[in-house]
Amino acid sequence: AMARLTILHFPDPRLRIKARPLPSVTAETRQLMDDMLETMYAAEGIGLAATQVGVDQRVLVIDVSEGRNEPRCYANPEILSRDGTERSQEGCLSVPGYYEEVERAEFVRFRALDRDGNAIEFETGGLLAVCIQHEIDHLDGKLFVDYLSDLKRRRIRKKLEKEQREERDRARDSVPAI
Ligand code: GNR
Ligand code: NI
Repeated sequence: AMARLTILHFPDPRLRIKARPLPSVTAETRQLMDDMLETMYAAEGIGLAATQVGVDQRVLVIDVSEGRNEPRCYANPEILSRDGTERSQEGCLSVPGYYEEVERAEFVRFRALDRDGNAIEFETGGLLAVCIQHEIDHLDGKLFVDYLSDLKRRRIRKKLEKEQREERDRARDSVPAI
């Protein structure tokens, strides 16, 4: 059975942890991948990195298809080479409500282990290339807001800290007092 995981929000310090490579893809890894897919689809995201759900392993899931029916699961992902540059609007499930232009490589040559533990390698561009770069950044403890100005990043952090404080207080107030 699949389970929905909790997505951490910026500036949670756990988003800054550099994730560790997997020695191999196991049944446990596949369970994590399935739980991450369920979490990603529920949140209507196109990708999710294990770091975002507090798991210190180099695992990511992606679905950039229109029909939301082409899940991709990767372990130990690597970018072998990059070509060109392109700016596009990015959002992040760990930075809810913010969309900003980020410059990335236009094409990447990508290598990883798939869900079955087989080595795969391909070159890609477009949204898949953007998403791969965004997710591997997460596994290295990096967020898209790190590419913005200090002023913009500070504003986003303050707003999200306030929202998280308010959410915590609402949760506390909904518990009957003794
Ligand atoms: O759902 C997501 N959309 C998105 C849009 C543009 C560039 C990157 C992304 S990834 C994001 C999901 C997410 O936060 N993955 O880490
Ligand atoms: Ni993200």
